[in-house]
Amino acid sequence: MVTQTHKQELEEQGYFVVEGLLSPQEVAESVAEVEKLHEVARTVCEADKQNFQIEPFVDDAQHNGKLVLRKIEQSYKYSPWFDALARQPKLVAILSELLGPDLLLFRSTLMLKPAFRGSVHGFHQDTSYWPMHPPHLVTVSIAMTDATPQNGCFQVIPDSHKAGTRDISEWGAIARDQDSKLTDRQDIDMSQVIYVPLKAGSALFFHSALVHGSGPNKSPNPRNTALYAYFTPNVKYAPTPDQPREAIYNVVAGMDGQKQVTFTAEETGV
Ligand SMILES: O=C(O)CCC(=O)C(=O)O
Repeated sequence: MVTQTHKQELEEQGYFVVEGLLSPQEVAESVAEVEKLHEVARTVCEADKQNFQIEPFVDDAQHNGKLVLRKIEQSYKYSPWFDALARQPKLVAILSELLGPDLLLFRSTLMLKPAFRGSVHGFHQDTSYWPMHPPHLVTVSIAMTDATPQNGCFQVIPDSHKAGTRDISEWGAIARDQDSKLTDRQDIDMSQVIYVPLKAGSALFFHSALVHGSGPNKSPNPRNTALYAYFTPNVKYAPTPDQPREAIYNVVAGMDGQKQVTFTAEETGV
């Protein structure tokens, strides 16, 4: 399913789109599961609460009896469906073509942009935030609802993954209110920005150093995606001094059948 063009697009542009990654049935299951997780969010213990984030700029944490969630981190922990979706055969086939047979899961998140209330996600590079070196990971954002410019689809700057990783301090706030710009940086040429609309079931694959973000959702249609980031064992865990010395990552494919791998802090010289 992945073509030479996809590989080339990832290398050259930093992203590509695969249409129809999920079947209509998988889309419907995913949508139903997101609904269930809104109920789970009400009952999680204090330790888990940080994984369920309410939209930060709304007055009402609930609307029409439903929590106004911006995202759910570590979605695999709370949902066998989203745990399994990270290993969906078509997805793994594409990732294996791109990265090779050994695949680890770095991130498993649901990015939710609720109707009328979804906030702006400011421009950034994931590699500025991730303690991984070399900074070559691949993220997939799978649309569970149609994603359009009106409901806050992804916006990317093609080619921007080639210019190196900026320091976190240079990006400013990521979660921004609906009327904020995507960036305060003066050195970003906004005329280069491309919207990436997706039909439900389609997916955007992108390099972890690609500059990306998304606009507000002021529309009546939610924009919900399942987002996963993957890496290969040649990428090392390189935490900053204030981060844990060890990190455990789930295996998605290969790795001699191990289920999880523990990474210990590596001195990378960066
Ligand atoms: O889904 C979005 O709107 C943006 C997600 C994103 O940029 C991220 O999680 O790094």
